[in-house]
Amino acid sequence: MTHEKDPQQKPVENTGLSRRGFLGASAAGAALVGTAGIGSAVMSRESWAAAVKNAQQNYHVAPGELDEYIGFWSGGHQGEVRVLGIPSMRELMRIPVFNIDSATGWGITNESKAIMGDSAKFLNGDCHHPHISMTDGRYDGKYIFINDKANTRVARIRLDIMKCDKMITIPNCQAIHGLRLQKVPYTKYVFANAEFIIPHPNDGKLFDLQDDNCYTLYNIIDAEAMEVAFQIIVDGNLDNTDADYTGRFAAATCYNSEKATDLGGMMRNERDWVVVFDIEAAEKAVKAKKFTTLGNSKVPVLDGRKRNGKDSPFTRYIPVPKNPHGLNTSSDGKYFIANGKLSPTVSMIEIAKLPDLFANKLKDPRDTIAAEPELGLGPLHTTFDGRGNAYTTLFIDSQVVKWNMADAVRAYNGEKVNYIRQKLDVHYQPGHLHASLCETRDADGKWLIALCKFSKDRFLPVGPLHPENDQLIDISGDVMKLVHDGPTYAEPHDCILAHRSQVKPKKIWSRNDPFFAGTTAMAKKDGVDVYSDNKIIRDGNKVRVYMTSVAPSFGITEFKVKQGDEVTVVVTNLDQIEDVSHGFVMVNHGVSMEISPQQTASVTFVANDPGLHWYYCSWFCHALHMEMVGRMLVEPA
Ligand code: K7E
Ligand code: CUA
Ligand code: CA
Repeated sequence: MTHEKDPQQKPVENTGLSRRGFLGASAAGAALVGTAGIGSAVMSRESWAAAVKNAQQNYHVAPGELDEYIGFWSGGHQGEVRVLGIPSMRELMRIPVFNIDSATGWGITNESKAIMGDSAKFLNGDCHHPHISMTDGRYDGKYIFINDKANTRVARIRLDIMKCDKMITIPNCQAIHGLRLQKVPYTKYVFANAEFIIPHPNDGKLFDLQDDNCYTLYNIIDAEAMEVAFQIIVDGNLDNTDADYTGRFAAATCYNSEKATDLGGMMRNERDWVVVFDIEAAEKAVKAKKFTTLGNSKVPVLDGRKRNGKDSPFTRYIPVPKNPHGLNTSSDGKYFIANGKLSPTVSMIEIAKLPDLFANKLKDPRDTIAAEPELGLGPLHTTFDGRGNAYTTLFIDSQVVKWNMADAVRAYNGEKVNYIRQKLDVHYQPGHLHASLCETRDADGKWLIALCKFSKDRFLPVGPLHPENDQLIDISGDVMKLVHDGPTYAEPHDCILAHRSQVKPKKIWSRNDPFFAGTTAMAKKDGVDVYSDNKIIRDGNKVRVYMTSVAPSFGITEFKVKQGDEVTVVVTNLDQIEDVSHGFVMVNHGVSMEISPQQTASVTFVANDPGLHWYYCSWFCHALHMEMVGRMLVEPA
């Protein structure tokens, strides 16, 4: 499926447009879009060139200048979230979430382990979909939520400190994939798709997926409490999801309506479906206690499957072709768009028709389809510019296609109109794409990121494992213009862009921040004020070492313990100067952590080896940073 290197695919010099882009309705393009009534609305070479020139924005961010947008990138199966400035594409920060991080001590410190909970035993994660919390359909800058497909988790990041503060494992499920947030009236719920169909109970007695007791669940998570509020059993499986701008509906794609176990089986049906959820109706049923539970879990479970051809009160199934993948709500609030993947089409579901669908006033669920434009091969995801245009990735064609939604609807209704605006080659095999503010009412059509799965020849070779290629495209004008190639480490499935004014992180920590409140509470019980005291508390074979740190020294530079003691080191950084972070590393003990200004951090280990053990500050904090050291003296048992 990957591109052979083909000179025809190279952008035409000075325009960023490919040969295919110039030709628009070339033979290949026409074959794909011909049946949808594409005319010959191809711009002349001169007008393309002029349009490209007009579309150019100054994307260079000079040294010392700040980006206009802040982007959050999923780290994929690397497990973290990365923060980038847009348009510079400079990586600004990394936020460890489902991974273990040597610099900050994520997965090593007591604070991070408490947040990871039972799942701290896992050393890996596979995150795909970062989404920023919203109020009234606009980013409110409070949280980012992100899924972990590998270990069936959902995590939350506090944007004021850019740290993960909650992580939960979703019960009764395998593999959380699609994740989106309620947009309106605010992000009360996180919607999370469990992708894989499993037996219930999954106790080794049932393995036939066709059995009625094999299914998967749509998860509705209380965003503030970070608890699963309820789950809805569905037919088929679940891939991607999104919510609407009324607050009532959410929708998800299903590619395995066949409940198959193999590739051939999963491609058997010409149509799978989009399942639409009536969240209000489901909430009502839960409130009225009309639910069941599964196994040991107390989470309310509703059955959203069709029974004997009859719909449940909470769900409707809209057939769409074929193994659909991305599900995107248009920023004008009008459509759920399902991306056809094995079909060259996307299906536009008219959200205004959904109340009638649930009221059984439509003859056929397909009556909600406003249009099904043909775009090209392998449509995966769609984004929006707020000017009525949509942009869809074509995985197999290695292109981003810009198309007009109103024209697509007119063409679907029989008018002769070309809804395709432009096809731009990207490099190569794009999955997600994301335009600035596109998941909100504020979609501003300035920048678009195409997250390409293959980079092939675009960068210096670095061995058999290649970076991904996240390409920055200027969409502010009439014509898309590729302006930057951004290599990224495995594997950003998705990213999200907010305006810099929408995210306001703190510059130093607040004292007693909830992130480490458990640790300061422990100190209090020990009679220690972490903001002034340097004290060693012995409690049987447990030793708690409380020390302050001010550049360039630790408050305690020598402490004595006995071999076999369980040692907890608590460090509080008393520096109040922005950017003066310290670290604490106990040599040869697998201990490392970050302590930023006014932060308290702690780590627990066993002092197994008698002798002298140096500890040091790992963050270059001062001219005398190398001298910021101490010794743990371990007496033999
Ligand atoms: Cu990679 Cu959103 Cu997990 Cu599509 S998903 S590409
Ligand atoms: Cu403190 Cu280096
Ligand atoms: Ca299928």
